[in-house]
Formats: sequence, structure tokens, C-alpha cells
Amino acid sequence: MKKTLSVLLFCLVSAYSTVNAEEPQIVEHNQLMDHGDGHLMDMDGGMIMGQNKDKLPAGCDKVSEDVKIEVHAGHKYSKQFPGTIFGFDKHEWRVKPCTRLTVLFVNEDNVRHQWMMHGLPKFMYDKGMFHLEITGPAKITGTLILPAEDKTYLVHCDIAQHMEKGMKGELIVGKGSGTFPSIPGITDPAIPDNYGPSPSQPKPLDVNAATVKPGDQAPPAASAANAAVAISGDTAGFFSGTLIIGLLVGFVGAPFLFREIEQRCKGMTAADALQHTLKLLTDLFNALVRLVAWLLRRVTGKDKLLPKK
Ligand SMILES: [Cu+2]
Repeated sequence: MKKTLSVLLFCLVSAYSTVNAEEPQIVEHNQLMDHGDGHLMDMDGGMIMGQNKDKLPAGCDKVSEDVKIEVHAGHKYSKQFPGTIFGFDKHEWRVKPCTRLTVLFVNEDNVRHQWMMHGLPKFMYDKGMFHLEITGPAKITGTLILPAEDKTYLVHCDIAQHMEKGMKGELIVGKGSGTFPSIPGITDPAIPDNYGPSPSQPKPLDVNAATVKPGDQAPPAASAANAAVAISGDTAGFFSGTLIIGLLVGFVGAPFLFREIEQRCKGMTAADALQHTLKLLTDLFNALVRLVAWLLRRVTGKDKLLPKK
């Protein structure tokens, strides 16, 4: 009886030790040195960039709500996505505009990982980023206040090849502004895997066949020249069309644009206002180019701006 009990006790202790050995010991990093401008670091590989707990972005009258998320990072989260090596436990997060977001980032691997957000306004986040970084297994916490606009932010780990191998996500504020490709479990890959036969190789040019004899048709170079003329004709048509539509939109839209810029830049310094205005004008210009391209395609019934597939 005594022997049986001893064996049972031994088995229980062994099983407990095995389970415990597989659990990583997560160290919390909460004694970071504040280097100013939201940049905090410690000597053990912990880093926060863009920390902001109380400064309201332009357009936010107050913090809309306080949200806390816990993000786990590690190779074990890649298992359900073939072809990846690293991953987050979730790859998409949604919050309201002007949310004060606190992120607890738990790195379960024995390497460095990051939770890095891009595309933040530089008048407030001088690197345009919010960033948590830690050598695992460890955890770190940071906070930021999100801007008022509907926007989708890229989130990734910037350590070489970690994003390409699955550590990529998106943070959607409000209605967002679209999606990013190749986010595991969320969006299609930018370059899908192809396991089919490789495409046939083009035949090498036969120099003799290109020799022109009297009475032959025009050589390929002439055809190329004709094609170039046709393309430049198309381009000229595009620019004249673009110009007319652009002028019309400019005359009608300018008063609204100036009023919008004035409202958005209230309370900013001159440098911030200039940066904010340039960003707004660039976005507007890109939207106009897309609109004109779309209109031309509708009018002409063909894709003049996009390369043929
Ligand atoms: Cu990483």
C-alpha cells in the first residue's frame, strides 16, 4: 500500500513539473525610464514610443471611452495559418474615435517582438507611431489616445521578417479607411501562393527573322512606334479630361476646403497647422485622381490608367 502511494505521489509531482516547465515565466516590465515625448525604456529590452495618456488630438473634445486590450504574441499563434511562423492571438481590433487605448502586450517567445502602429498624425506623435517592444517572455503596457478620424492603422512587428511571416494586424478606428492585405485570418494575401506549373518561358528572339527584305511588311519597331503614338494620344486625352474636371472641382470645392482647413487647424501651432494641411491636401489630391480615373473608365469603357492583366 505504502509503495503504491509513493508511486502515485511521484507521478503527480512529475506531471505538475512537466506542465509548469512548458508555461513561460512572463516577466512584467513596469519600471521604465521616461525619456520625454512619450518615449520610455528600460535596460532589459523594454520600450514604449508615443505614450500619451492625457493630450487630446485635434478634433477630440474629450476621451470618448477608455479601452484596455491584451495582445499575446508568439510562434504558437501561427499554427492555424499555414505558411506563417509568428502571430498575434488576434489580428484585428476595433475602437471608437478619440478612445484612450491601453495595450498590454505579452510576448510569449524567447525573442524580441513589437506591437507597432503606423500612420498617427505627426503633430501629436512625432514619429507617427505608437510602439511597444519587449524581449520575451515578458509583458509591457502602454497607452495612447486615438485621433478623431475614421482610419485603419497598420499594426505589425518590425523585427526582420516577423511581419512577412504572420505578425501583422490592423486597428480600425470608427468606420476605418479600408484594410491591409495579407493579415492572417482577415484579408487575402498580397501575393497568393501558387503551386501550379510555372508559366511557359518566352521564346528567345530570332535575329534572322527580324531582317527586313524589300517588299516585306513594316518591322516590329514600326509597330512599337505606332503603339507609342497611340498611347501618347490616350495620355493626352487623359490629361485634357483631367484638367477640365480638375478645374471644375477646384472652383466649386475651394471655399468648402478653406473652411474645413480653418476648422481642423483651430488651436494648433503654425508648424502643426501646415503639416496637417499638407496631409489633408495630399489625401484630397489622391482621392481626386482616383475619382477622375474612375470617371474616365466609365466614360470610355476601358481601363486607360491601369495596366492590362
Ligand atoms: Cu516579432
